[in-house]
Amino acid sequence: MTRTLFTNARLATMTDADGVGLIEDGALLVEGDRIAWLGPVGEAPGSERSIDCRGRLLAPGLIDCHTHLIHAGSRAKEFEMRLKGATYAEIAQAGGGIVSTVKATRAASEQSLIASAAARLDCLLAEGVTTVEIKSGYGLDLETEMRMLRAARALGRERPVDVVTSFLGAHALPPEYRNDRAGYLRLVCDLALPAIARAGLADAVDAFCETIAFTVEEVERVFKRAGELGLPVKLHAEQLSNLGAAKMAARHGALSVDHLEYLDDDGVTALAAAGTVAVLLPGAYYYLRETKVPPVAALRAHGVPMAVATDLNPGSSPVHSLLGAMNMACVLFGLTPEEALRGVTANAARALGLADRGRLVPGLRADLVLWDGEGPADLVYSIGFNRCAAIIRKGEFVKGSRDVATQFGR
Ligand code: DI6
Ligand code: FE
Repeated sequence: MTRTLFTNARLATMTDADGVGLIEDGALLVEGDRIAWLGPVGEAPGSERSIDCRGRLLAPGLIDCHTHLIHAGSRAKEFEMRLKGATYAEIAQAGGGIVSTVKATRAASEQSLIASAAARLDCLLAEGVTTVEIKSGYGLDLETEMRMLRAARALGRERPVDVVTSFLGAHALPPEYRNDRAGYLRLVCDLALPAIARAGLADAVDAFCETIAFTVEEVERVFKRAGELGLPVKLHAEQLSNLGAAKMAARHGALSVDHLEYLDDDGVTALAAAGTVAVLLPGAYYYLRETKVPPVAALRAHGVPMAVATDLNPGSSPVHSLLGAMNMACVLFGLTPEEALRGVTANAARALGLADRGRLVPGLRADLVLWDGEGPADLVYSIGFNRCAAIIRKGEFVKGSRDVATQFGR
């Protein structure tokens, strides 16, 4: 097994609950696809290959734990309508919104879904994303939902990234079920969920709980079925209004609840008790010109782990930069740069139920990013400038700047 020692690094281990668990003058040993050792440079074990990090920050690979990467069509027209004053909910009620992307996605072949998503995914990968979550939810029929999930799995084979999938059948009511909510929920629970579980296409089950989507009771039916099938759940909750959805999700042991602008104190304590991750999506907040921010101070005070994600989708968050989302989480929501970095590493891993990554700890996956900077603030403070100096995934060099590539013999 190849052993590679990264020396002269500032290690952001992400093992400390507040900061980033920084080890200055650190070294980290990779053996195969795992981290084997880390500590002060002076105590480093020997190895065949050594990479001089020149004092740069070495952190876990980034994890985007909430995306709708797979979709067809554009919603630029709706963007223009919103610029003129229409709201997201108004557009949805008029038959636009999610349903318009559903039409385009149903008409797209699996190959074209893979190709268009790959281009979007490449934007994330360039910034050091090594694990990405991808949701279905623009098919809303069994065939298209499965096509989306197969396309997501295919991306994980075609690109150097781990793809985690979520079945989002309860995203919107498809037009053909406009007058038959119960019928659509039967389709999701009794037909789609078991078939998708059997095919191994979903790692989790998600839903959109909102006045323009599904009620708490409806989502609870989906969650019960997911539980019977052994699939973990997560939820789009309290994005546009407070329905008490996060509390219900916590009762079902949800991995995460996402958005949360309208989360109340009851919701916060429920998340804390359940250990559910609060995923903040500042891209959607920004694009929808929302004015209510998620209750970050209360989440912090109750020790609810906070993650940050792009929510990359064609409607409410055409954001193709996780670094950009981190910046927005700091500027718009008041996260510290340390919290933002934890939000796309340790806490994002937790939001996906992945215990083998997101921190620099012996035994965990050697998914690493070397940053041109000294600390989290260096990564987060600009928009549109990528300080990613090298990406290592499963212990292997993926890409990076000349000095690191040369040391890897590339
Ligand atoms: N909330 C979101 O942010 C995305 N889905 C959801 O339930 C937006 C989906 C879209 O507008 O296409
Ligand atoms: Fe979303």
